[in-house]
Amino acid sequence: MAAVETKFEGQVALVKIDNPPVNAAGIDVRIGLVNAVRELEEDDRVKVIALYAAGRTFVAGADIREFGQPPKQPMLPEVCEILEASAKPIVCVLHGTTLGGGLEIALSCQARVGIKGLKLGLPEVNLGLLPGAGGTQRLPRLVEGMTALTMITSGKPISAEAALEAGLLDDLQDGVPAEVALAAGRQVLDGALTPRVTAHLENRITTNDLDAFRAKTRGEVAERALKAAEASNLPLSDGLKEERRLFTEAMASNAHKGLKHAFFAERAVSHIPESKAEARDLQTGGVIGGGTMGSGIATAMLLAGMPVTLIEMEEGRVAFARDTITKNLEGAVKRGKLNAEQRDATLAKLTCTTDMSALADVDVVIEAVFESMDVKREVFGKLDQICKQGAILATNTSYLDVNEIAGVTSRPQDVIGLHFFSPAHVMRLLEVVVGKDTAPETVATSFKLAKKLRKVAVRSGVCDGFIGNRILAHYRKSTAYMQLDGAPFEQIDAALEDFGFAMGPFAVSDLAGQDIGWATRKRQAEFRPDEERYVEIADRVCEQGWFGRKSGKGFYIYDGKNRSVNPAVAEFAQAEREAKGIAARSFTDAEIVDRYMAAMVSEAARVVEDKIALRPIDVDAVFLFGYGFPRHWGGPLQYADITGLAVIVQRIEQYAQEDPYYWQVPALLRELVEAGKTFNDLNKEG
Ligand code: 3H9
Repeated sequence: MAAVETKFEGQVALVKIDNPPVNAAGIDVRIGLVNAVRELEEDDRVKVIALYAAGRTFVAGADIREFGQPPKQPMLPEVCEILEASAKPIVCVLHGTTLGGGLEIALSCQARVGIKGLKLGLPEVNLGLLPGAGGTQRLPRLVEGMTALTMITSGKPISAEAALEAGLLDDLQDGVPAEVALAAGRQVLDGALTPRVTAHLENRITTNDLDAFRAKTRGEVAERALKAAEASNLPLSDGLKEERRLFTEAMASNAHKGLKHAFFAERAVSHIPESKAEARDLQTGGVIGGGTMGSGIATAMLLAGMPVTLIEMEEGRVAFARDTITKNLEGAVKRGKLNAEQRDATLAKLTCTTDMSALADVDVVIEAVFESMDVKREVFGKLDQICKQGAILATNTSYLDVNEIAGVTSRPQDVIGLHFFSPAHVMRLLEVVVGKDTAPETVATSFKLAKKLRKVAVRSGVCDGFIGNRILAHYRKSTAYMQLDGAPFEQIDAALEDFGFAMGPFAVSDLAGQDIGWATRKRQAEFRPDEERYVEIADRVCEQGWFGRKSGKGFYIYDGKNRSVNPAVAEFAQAEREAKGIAARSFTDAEIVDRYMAAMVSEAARVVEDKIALRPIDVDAVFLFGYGFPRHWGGPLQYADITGLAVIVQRIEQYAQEDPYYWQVPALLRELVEAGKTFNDLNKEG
């Protein structure tokens, strides 16, 4: 099947792009388009060319898989110039998600007709790029400056209706692309649609528009895109040259490498060994436990249209759960995700009860009770008695042994870990924890559930903390060590926020509640090896009853939305240093980031080495979608690739001189360095 095919209908030539799954403008499409236009220009039968695409969308952009490969001619900018210079008018029919290079193709045609439901956008900034095939130059010649600048610098798509109003579309139709294309071609023939060459139109970005955007545009990526748009004040050919220069610069940036990786990470995690197993039907859900987590999970299922039965121990807690879910749905109304009517209809699908037998017919039950093995064992024993055969029995535990939980049932093949992140109806990550007896169909069904809930599901093996919390437990210690050695906690937070984390680790502890970590540390105390350094500062804070935001004080002091540093923390640190004979030293922000990231990469490498994660990219996805990892770095192991694995090894070896127990080079990291390989090479090997 050719990527571009031409059919003739009288004087209209119908040119169809067919490159599944999203008609990306890869090399076959580019060659096909150029050949089609060249041939049709010479064909006397043809007066108008109508361009459209097969499948679910018009061209969704350049082929991202070609980025970083040796360039293949013709490149998209040349293709766009050929379309624009066509001796015969080209009307382009758009449907689905016309994005990036797809919209740039459309901008180069002489008329554009949308099909209802269409979205149009220039999402290149989300990949650390800018529109590189004339988008920054042609869009401002078709629509008002503010609209063009918003689309170019924000990457957000607009609706077909908004595009029609803005003048980006000449017409909006209902129908299938091939038929709308023929009708549009005939409209051009009979003069109902007047073709225009975008290049001949005046640029509409004014100095005022630019000033307004300069004042609010932040970050290297958006600033570069703005600069390219500014060049639309030049003659088109000069503007295109400047756009090309900036696009090439963006392509070489670390931000592009990280963001491209993040794009593929979101999709790569769905490629699992169980993909071919038959997923079971999933209509109804059950949740045990109506705390913040259980209520969040129930909300997520309700928002996906599933009827949900939630079980709590006592009537008072049943009412609390219903209240929490109602508030969650109210939040969805405020965010514009639901209207009041939909909220009421959604709430009508919720049953809250103390009677566990109400779970007899549900397709999937997710347990979200207190983190205690005894409690979980009891719950799963009961579920085994109550639930129908074939139901998925899932635990939302964040670190307990899923195999042990499965072991109390007569059907361990149906038991799985579904680890949600709080707030569960908002956070995108879902760790799917596969036990030793979990059946492939149970895994496939859990991935199907994740899709229904619009979550990014990542497959994890069983270990303490699974992928994310296991790595977190390790690197979190590095911050306590730096604090004890002399770095004020607020400097550590600020340095990591500067690196790109939404919140520093100490602010996160305060938000989550320090009592949880304190309880874990007390529980683990008897197993702590003698060689391991232990920092007591956080324990001192907790001993005062300062658990963070919820108690008004923690590392920080909270006053409404404001926070200030709690001065007692520095005193606790100094007292511990004196007791342990440690002389405080200063840390640069760069060293703080280097140490934190080296610790994170070390444990992440061990998680891959132990086969807890399928591939390095799965670890990256966990951190991107569950731990607020800065997207432009692409995840901890992509960060390691960008930084250089040899550099990371050398840093670990240097830190090991002070603390050889904590700082150890993982075997996998050393092997990769010796073989001259990267984590991405492992991703490609699968
Ligand atoms: C650009 O255009 C630069 C130009 O300005 C200048 C050039 C010189 N390329 O997301 P899905 C794959 S930059 C290659 O699950 P959905 C994707 O990896 C580009 N592959 O489907 C997945 O593969 P797999 C600007 C692509 O229905 C499969 O298609 N454009 C591309 O949920 C299905 O994808 C963008 O940034 C691509 N461009 O969502 C748009 N796009 O099955 C990026 C997708 O092997 N794409 N794939 O895992 C999207 O936003 C969504 O894919 C889309 C469909 C909304 C289109």
